[in-house]
Amino acid sequence: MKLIFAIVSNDDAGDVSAALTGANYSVTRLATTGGFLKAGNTTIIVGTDDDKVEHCIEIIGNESKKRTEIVPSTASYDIGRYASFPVEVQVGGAVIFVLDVEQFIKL
Ligand code: 2BA
Repeated sequence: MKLIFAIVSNDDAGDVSAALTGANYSVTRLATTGGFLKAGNTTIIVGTDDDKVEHCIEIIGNESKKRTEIVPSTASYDIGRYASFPVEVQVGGAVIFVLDVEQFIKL
């Protein structure tokens, strides 16, 4: 058995979780915070059989693809003078760890 930790953006967490649950995986979601950006992200935990790990990672990848989004940004040109312009930012993606499970116990 393996334990998968997938760190995804909060925006993708719902879709990843729903897709995994729909494919009969048991899922736990943790509200986490990235150490570098200090921004919220979501860690999804899945315990599954060894032969299902690749399928599980495929689902996570499909629902958290890296993409670019246009978001509004502002720049200050002078005291009290601001201009708004769109900037392209990359969002999504997943950081995944796969660990061996020594024991799985349900009481
Ligand atoms: P990613 O590498 O895609 O990482 C996204 C989030 O995944 C991280 O959020 C962290 O919560 C988790 N993570 C990634 N690698 C990990 C690991 N080896 N162990 C445990 N957790 C891990 P943040 O820490 O807020 O980082 C956000 C993004 O900032 C990273 O995206 C990376 O592009 C960049 N970054 C992270 N640390 C950096 C550093 N020391 N210097 C420069 N850029 C960094």
